[in-house]
Amino acid sequence: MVHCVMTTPSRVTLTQHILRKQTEHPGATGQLSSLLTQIGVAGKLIQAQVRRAGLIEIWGATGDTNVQGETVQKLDRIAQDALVDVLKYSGAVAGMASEEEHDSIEVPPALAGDYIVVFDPLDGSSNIDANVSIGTIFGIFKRKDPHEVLRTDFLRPGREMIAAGYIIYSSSTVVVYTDGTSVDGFTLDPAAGEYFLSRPNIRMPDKTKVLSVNECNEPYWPKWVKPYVETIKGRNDHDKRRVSSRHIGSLVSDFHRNLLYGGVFLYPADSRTNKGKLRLLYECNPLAFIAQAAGGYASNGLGPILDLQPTALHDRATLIIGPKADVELAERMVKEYA
Ligand code: AHM
Ligand code: MG
Repeated sequence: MVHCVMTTPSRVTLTQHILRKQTEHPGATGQLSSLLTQIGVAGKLIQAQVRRAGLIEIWGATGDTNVQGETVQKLDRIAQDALVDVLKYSGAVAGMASEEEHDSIEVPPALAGDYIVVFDPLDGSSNIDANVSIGTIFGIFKRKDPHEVLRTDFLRPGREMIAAGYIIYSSSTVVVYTDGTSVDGFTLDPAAGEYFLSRPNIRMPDKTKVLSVNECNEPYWPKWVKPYVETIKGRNDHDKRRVSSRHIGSLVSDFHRNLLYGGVFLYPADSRTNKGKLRLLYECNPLAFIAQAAGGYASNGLGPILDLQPTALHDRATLIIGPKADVELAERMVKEYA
């Protein structure tokens, strides 16, 4: 007689977790599992370089500017190349778009799989030289046509994503990802070279304890922002501090802290450009997808980020992301001060 032993290992690796989730989808081909595992591999390659910044010649700028007109740091380029190389040969990806590249990248048909990946290879990179936490943000869509990669594979509302996540290079390297049902966090054990499940089923607390905004932009804020910020700050009283200001200037790290502790991050449109700063495809959408799966919400002030129809790869948007009630409060104040 054969005994089938179903035990839970004491430490669950990222790959085991992904494969276990795959069994919830009977028709799954395994491509998405392989893709997520390979993103984890790219994260290991990137973190290995990030940890050596300052020791070898990878600090500072390359001397180039990217499609956004921003200075390209050497680590931006290293992260971009690592992701493209790993994903191209994953057997799961048909096309990619990156914050660092003007155009989308098509995978040769012989290597192509079913998925489209959008990413910011190294968010917060202006902080690299000061050893501040930085990270990789990604979103995954299913391709629309099995034969060709279409413009609409990229220019589609974030709600169509099937998975999203980020990797933070900080005191430890952490992967957080969601398939839209649960949000799970994994920590890289450097000795084992493996990610282990460290935060299963992350839920964003529904009370705002942290407010993250670059207050030096106040002169350029739309009218609703100042009273909104004052309303949140006004919850502190004489003997009780209920809200703290915390702003790293590295979106992925600000978001990670707020996801765990409960906090609103906002980057409104600026009157100098009439636009937000953060990129819809690579930053706003993936984090909005994670926030939603964790019980939070992301808006551009008028409605859900995930409903926005992009018109170009590098579109920017106002981002308000955090506990649902306070993001909805921002939406009401946008209307009130319009
Ligand atoms: P990056 O993707 O080029 O690093 O730019 C995005 C970053 C975010 O991580 C961060 O929230 C924001 O820019 C900070 O901008 P500012 O310095 O204008 O406050
Ligand atoms: Mg970024």
